[in-house]
This record gives sequence, C-alpha cells and structure tokens, in this order.
Amino acid sequence: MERKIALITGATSGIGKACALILAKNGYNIIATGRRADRLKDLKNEMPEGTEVLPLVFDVREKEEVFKFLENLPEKWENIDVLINNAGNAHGMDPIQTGSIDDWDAMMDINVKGLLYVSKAIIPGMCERKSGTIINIGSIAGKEVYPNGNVYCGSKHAVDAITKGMRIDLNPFGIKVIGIHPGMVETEFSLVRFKGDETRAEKVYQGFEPLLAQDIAEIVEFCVNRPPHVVLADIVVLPTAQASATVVNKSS
Ligand code: NDP
Ligand code: 8X3
Repeated sequence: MERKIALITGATSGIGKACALILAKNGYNIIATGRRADRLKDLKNEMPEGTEVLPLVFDVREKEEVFKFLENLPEKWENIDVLINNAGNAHGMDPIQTGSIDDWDAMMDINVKGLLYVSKAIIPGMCERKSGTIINIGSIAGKEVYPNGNVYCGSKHAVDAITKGMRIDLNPFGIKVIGIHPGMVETEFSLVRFKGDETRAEKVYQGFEPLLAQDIAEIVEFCVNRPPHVVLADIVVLPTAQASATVVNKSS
C-alpha cells in the first residue's frame, strides 16, 4: 500500500517530534520541519525502518523561506495528507505593562503568522485533491486567559479562531480541520518560555503528573485513524491534576 505523507512543523522536540514518530509507525512518510538541523537528523535516525523522511530547516516566521520550501517540494512529497501545525512556543511570562515587545513579536509571528504561512502553502493542494487533514495545536491558553499569559493566550485564541474559520471555509472540500488544545505538557516549552532557566522550567511540572508529548501524539494518531466521515473537531486535553488554566492540584 502506498504510504501517506504527513508534514509536521516543529518536529525537533516535544509534541511535534512525538507526532512524527507515531505517524511514521502508522505508515506515514514524514516531512519534518524546524530550525535545528541536528535535531532533524537525529529524528531521521530514530524513525522506524521503511519510513522516508524529508527534513526541512526553516523558521516559520520567514515568509519567503516557508514558501520557497513548501511550494517547491520534490514531486513525490507534494501530496500532503496530514498537516500538523505545531511549531510554536511561549516567550516570557510577564504582566502586560512590563512585557517585552520582542517576546510579543515572537509569539504572534511564530504561533499565528507562521501557522498561516505554512497553511497557505499547503491548503491549495488539499483543495485541489479534495482531501486532507489539518491539525492545529492550540492550547488551554486558547480557551482561557491566565495571569501574565496575555499575549501567549492571545496567540492561542487566534489559533482557535483560525482553526474554526479553516473548518468552515474548507468544508466544501472535505478537508478535516482539527484543533487540539493541551494543558500542561512537559516538553522544552517552559525552558523556552523562561529563556533557558532550567530551575524555573522544572518547577512548572513539580507536584503533579503532567501530560507527556506522547499523550498528545496518541490523540493525533486516534484523530488521523478515524473513518472518512468522522472528524474530532475540537479537543481539550488536560493532565488529570489540572482542572483549568489556573487550577492545578499540586498536592500529589
Ligand atoms: P517545544 O519547545 O518542545 O517544541 C516547540 C517546537 O516548535 C520545536 O520543534 C521548535 O523547533 C518549533 N519552533 C519554535 N519556534 C519556531 C520557529 N520560529 N520556526 C520553526 N519552528 C519553531 O514545545 P512543545 O512541544 O510543548 O510545543 C509544541 C506546540 O504545543 C506549541 O505550539 C505550543 O504552544 C503547544 N502547546 C504546548 C503545551 C505545553 O504545555 N508544552 C500546552 C499547549 C500547547 P526549533 O526550535 O528547532 O525551530
Ligand atoms: C501551554 C500551556 O498553560 O502554559 O500552552 O499556557 S500553558
């Protein structure tokens, strides 16, 4: 049987990497993107035998780069079945009155505009073929707002709205559009948010059992394996210890 193709942005760590590995196990060939070329090389070496991998090194903020790579894919990689818009991060966690404009730019440019650029490059092909699945990784921060989350929450609320808009606009083409909104997942996320401060990052996940990247990847696997008439449109997934963006039982 011919292998399907999944494009995963931000496949160099965390949720994106776990999704790449699980989809490869499900018989997909993988287009894996990210800025860290060495990580993409490592990912290729970890792939199950028989998986073909196309690593693409670019920053999703760089519009020209995104289109240069994604509009000139080698022919055998052109027909993308599954797009996972995952690349993103929080940068900083400050109140709005003292937040850094550079951090705000990074979050809006990566989490929102980067997702749009990648989608713009891939969606026309899906429309032509009248098939495809788009999974946007949002966040509980796209459903709720928490103290000092301001712009990150804004970026993820935008992802939520864009996901809903995509689902409506792509409805005539039979394209599935899925929003997955995780709560706290232990990845490199907090290390990036706190600019490499390992102690602060580790504290985020202490005292309870957070989600792992694998937990999200298994949900992605379930989503892509639904029959053609079924779409899991909007999924919020939390660690059991988490009840909302701000309520986490850290007594365990
Ligand atoms: P990681 O920091 O582990 O992974 C982030 C990924 O995004 C990396 O592969 C990174 O690749 C990529 N990325 C970041 N910036 C850019 C950029 N400018 N251009 C290209 N790629 C980029 O965090 P997670 O796996 O946790 O995060 C993945 C997604 O999940 C994000 O959208 C995040 O907002 C979301 N999320 C995370 C939660 C959590 O608690 N961890 C909860 C809810 C949502 P590289 O640095 O190599 O470019
Ligand atoms: C990441 C989860 O709670 O740090 O999106 O915003 S949270």
